[in-house]
Amino acid sequence: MKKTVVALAIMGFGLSAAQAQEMVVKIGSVAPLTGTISHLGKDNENGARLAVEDANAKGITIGGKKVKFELMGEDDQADPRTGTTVAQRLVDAGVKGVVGHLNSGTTIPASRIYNQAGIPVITPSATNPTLTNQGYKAVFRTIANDVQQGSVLGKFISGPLAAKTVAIIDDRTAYGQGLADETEKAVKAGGGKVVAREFTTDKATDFNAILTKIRGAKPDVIFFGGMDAQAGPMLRQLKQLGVEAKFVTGDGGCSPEMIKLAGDAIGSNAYCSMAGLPLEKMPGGAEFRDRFKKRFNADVQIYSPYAYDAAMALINAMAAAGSPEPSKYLPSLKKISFQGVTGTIAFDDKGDIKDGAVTVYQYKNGTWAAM
Ligand code: ABU
Repeated sequence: MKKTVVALAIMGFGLSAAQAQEMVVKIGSVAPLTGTISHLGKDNENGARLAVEDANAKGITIGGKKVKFELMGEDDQADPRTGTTVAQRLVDAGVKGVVGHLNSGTTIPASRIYNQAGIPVITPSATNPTLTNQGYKAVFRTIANDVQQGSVLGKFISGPLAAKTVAIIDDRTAYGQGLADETEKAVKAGGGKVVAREFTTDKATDFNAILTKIRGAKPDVIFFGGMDAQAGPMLRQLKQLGVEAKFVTGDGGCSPEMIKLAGDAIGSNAYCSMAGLPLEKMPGGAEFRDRFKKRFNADVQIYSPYAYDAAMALINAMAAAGSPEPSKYLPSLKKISFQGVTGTIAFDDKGDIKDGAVTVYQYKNGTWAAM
């Protein structure tokens, strides 16, 4: 009798019994959505959004209740202080997990806030090793780190590029400086000589002063630790100064946007690395590229496949644990293993992706070609 009354009451409000049982689970996504690398931030957010939409389309149930995942996107402007402000906003809003942030310089300080709140955070793009060296239990990344990336870059510069002399520039961010340091170590270990070490910022657009100094040192290779927004204009200015050294940068410059920004100056002596597999070699890469294009009318920039896998790792762990509560699903997340778009998603004890790959690319025929 009671059951009939409840059912009739639900029908009276136009809801089915299943809908009445629906549970909303908020997942945060943080990246710079304004500023010079907003194209990368939007790419990350869209990767996470596609995962949430796929999970909702599947009709996932957790603990017997149908779940509707909601993505709560925040803009940290690639600024460490804004990063902690929006992290606190997400915690206060009751998100159950976070995909982000994009930059190492924002993810590292924000991770303290998520850690205090016990909320898992998975970055799809921040590669500085400090992030997972802090001893936090709920911090993960779906991409290789800069110890791995710097080692590959240094060996590449001293090996296949056979550089005897190298000039190194960084943007003084946690990422840029950290990767430059790791690359410098590996160059020296390979017998190379660092003939100049200069720095700029992640807001700069004019590099003439440092590039003129570097021209005087006549390096075989110039390595830049920083993002595409600086790397592109830097290549243009190197060309204007008549510098013919090979130009190498890391994952932050390994984007289609970098090619656009560098224009004709990119030539055939530009190289970059990616802290993962080429899109076409990822198990789900081709399908992801096509679906992403169809859904957002945009090409994959760099990290959206890793953001998709990060969101799916959170969702899969909640489903496996039968609960979206962070304390309940964290043990499942720690031991998760599934085939993602980018490869097998499983984390080591520190939260780094297991068996992270690094790929080196050369600019060829209008695109970045894996070597
Ligand atoms: N991994 C390069 C871009 C993001 C970061 O680590 O700052």
